[in-house]
Order: sequence, then C-alpha cells, then structure tokens
Amino acid sequence: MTVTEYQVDGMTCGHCEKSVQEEVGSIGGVQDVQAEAKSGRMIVTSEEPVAPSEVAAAVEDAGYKLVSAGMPSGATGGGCCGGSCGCS
Ligand SMILES: [Cu+2]
Repeated sequence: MTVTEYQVDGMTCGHCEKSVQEEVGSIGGVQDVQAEAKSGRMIVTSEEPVAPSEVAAAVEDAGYKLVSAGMPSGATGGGCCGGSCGCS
C-alpha cells in the first residue's frame, strides 16, 4: 500500500474537497483520498504508486491544479504532520 501526499491549488470549500476526492478516487487502484481545502493538502492511498501525471490529470478534471507531487507521507516516519508545520 502506498500513501502519497500532494499539494492542490484552488480548493476553497468542502465542495472542492469532494470534487477532488471523487476525481482522484476514480483512478484505478486508488483506495482513499483525503483532500483538505484549508491547507491544500491531498493524501492519496493506493495499492500501487499512482503516476503523478494521472493524479494531475484527475485534479485538473475536477477543476483544480496539482502544485506538487510525490511526497511520501509517513512512509519513513517523517515529520509530525507531513511537513505542513515545516517540521520536515
Ligand atoms: Cu469549493
């Protein structure tokens, strides 16, 4: 199982989160998507690593923009919060 953290630009409310979660969640092999409008973070859980280009396309389909990709979240311990407080 792979957990990857992304940064998405343009989400402003719960509806945005839901749109992103639905689009990215429809990618084959993706098991769970957690999107947070406030921080712009998106956590994708999948069976196999998903190509960043596929994630970017899904985010764009939803009407938003993928800013950064491919940060493993918690895979090797990492920081306390996945980097959002600057710990990593
Ligand atoms: Cu919204």
